[in-house]
Amino acid sequence: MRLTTRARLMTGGALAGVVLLLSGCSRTTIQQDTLNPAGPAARKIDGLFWPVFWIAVVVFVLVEGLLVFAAIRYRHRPGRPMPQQIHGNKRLEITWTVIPALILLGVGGFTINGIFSLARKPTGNVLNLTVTGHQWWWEVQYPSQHFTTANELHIPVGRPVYLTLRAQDVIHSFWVPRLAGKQDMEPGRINHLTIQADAPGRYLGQCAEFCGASHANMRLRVFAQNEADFQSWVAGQEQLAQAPPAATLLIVQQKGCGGCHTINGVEGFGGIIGPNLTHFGSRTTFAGSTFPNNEVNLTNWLKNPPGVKPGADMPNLNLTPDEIKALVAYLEGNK
Ligand code: HEC
Ligand SMILES: [Cu+2]
Repeated sequence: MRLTTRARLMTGGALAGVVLLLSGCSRTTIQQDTLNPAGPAARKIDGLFWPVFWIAVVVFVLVEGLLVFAAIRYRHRPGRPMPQQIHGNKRLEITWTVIPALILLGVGGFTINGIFSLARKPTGNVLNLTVTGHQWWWEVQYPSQHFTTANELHIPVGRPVYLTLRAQDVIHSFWVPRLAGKQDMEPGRINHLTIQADAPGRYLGQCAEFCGASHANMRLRVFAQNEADFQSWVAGQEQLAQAPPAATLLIVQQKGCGGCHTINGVEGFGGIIGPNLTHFGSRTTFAGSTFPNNEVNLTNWLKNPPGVKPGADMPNLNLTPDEIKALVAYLEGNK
């Protein structure tokens, strides 16, 4: 049998669709899987999703099944008389109103209960963090520990982490699917979200509210650590940075890095436009978790930030290769 052009086009289209769908299943997507919860908040959402999903499946199959059955079984055939005309059936109509109403009431009850329980402020051994969304990176403050980092949160396993969420410029949305639902970050408003991880590991997230040119390059990472590892990371972050060599200090002074960046312990570095660079070398990624943190990527970044990250608010400072080399050595050395 030969396929017509139309059939061929349709098969091709369907195949292309399947490929497109499957391409959504990249490794990063799987790491950002709501249906693979790794903490109590995410589990609560998952636990609500599945019952609602299966109820919807049953309703869908029942309703569509009856529809298709009726259309085939009672279709018009030659020689058949006009079918009997019926108007209304009280018992049936009451049944198909009451049953869906009861289902919706049940689902609604569980949902409202879930919303309130997720919004409750956690108690016990809570870690408080403040995360501020910027175009296009995350400022992460540890208020009790007195330090600030960027794009990567370290949290202790098994402890609730109460986030205070803010935005500097436009609306962003904090979302680490395996740990919790998403929560908007709005300028002039404070929102909260509780995240918690069961086991040590790396959990990926990203901004979930379109926020401009590099919205797709506004990602974040959560590193859940055992208490001891977490405490030793905190101790490291609390240290002041080592001072740059005199020649490097001259470059940063001339280029005005300190007007936008803070490096704790280095005079002239108090800017808050860009990420805190005190322990830049200890991060695995930079620029909204867009690039793995290594010398090559940092060199390309310093050469021309908006060239590698569209719209980036760090300008091209026309640094010479030698200046870049000195800066890379200094920044990567600050673990
Ligand atoms: C006008 C303000 C401004 C100046 C001046 C500036 N930066 Fe930046 N910088 C930023 C902003 C904003 C970002 C965040 C960009 C993003 O991720 O989209 C950034 C990001 C960075 C990052 C990545 C940090 C991270 O963890 O994501 C490094 C490293 C950096 N800047 C180094 C420097 C150095 C070195 C200088 C001086 C030679 C400098 N910056 C000058 C604004 C500035
Ligand atoms: Cu954003």
